[in-house]
Amino acid sequence: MTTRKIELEKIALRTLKAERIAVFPHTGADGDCLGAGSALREALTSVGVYATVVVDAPVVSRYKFLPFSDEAVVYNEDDPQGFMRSVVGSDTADLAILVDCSIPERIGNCSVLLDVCDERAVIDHHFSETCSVKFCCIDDQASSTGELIFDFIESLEVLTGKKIFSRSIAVNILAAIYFDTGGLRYSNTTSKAFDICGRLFREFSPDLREIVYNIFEKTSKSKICIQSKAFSLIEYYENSRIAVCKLTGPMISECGADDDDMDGICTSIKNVEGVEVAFVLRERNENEVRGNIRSSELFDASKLASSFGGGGHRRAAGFTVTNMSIEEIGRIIVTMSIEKIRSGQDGSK
Ligand SMILES: [Mn+2]
Repeated sequence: MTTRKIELEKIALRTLKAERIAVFPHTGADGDCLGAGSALREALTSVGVYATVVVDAPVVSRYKFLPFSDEAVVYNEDDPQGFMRSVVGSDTADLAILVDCSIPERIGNCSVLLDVCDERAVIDHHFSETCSVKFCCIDDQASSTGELIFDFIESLEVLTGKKIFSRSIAVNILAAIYFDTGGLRYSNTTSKAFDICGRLFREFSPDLREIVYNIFEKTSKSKICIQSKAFSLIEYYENSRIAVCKLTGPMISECGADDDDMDGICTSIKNVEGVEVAFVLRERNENEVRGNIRSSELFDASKLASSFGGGGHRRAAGFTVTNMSIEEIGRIIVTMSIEKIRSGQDGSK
């Protein structure tokens, strides 16, 4: 058995001993963590373990088509025990499972709820040096957390001798894998991801059009508005190998754009021929700027993001900076990127 299988089986055994489980997707919940979290919750429920998905903000409309995503509960109060009582029927949960993230900071306001969970587990595919949690499956070779949840459910089926996979679990896992691999197109796509999608597709014939439309194609006036502003404002440097786009608070509010509307802008800019690294900076409020980075093999996006206290994957990463103007951050990233290109140290080493 691979380490991944062993870790997942340990977590599966632990969940079978639990009565109440809280599942935590990361803040700014996306298609992978919501699909994975909802599939996990359904699987646990079907073997008689009470589980609930807890998020720090309402699920955005794009993901409402995911089965049971409407049952995710939002934690937005100051009473962890009272909240637990209302969602799991007890002041504490036996187990907290973090999905698609591994550290408390990534679950936003919900991190205070970890204090009212007896134990913690992690199922994630973001690289991490260490994992101090007892039940931990971090596999950065996995395409998505959805892929890991598929293996987890397989373990659960073996351990319980029950058939657990269902059409709704299939939709959630397919959506999770599709989201993180861009529909089995990105370089993080694994043969395992193809296998899983093939198997789920064969067994449950989920509506692929619905998944693709909701995740990739559906757009809105606010999205088109902010995209057109973004594309008209791209600044190019170093023979157009670097591209930067700065979206100020007034531009964003003029379009009425939310985070989801701005998703994908950075990828589109990175796709401009010749661009090796793309940055989208956007003002969140008076003193907070969010940065997205997409890069070619030449740049290590996660390394660039970490110099601003952020992180992510090699070719896609992000960061949040406070108390610095968007202009200032823009100047710093451009200087850093130019230096890396000119010194030949492209950030990949
Ligand atoms: Mn993911």
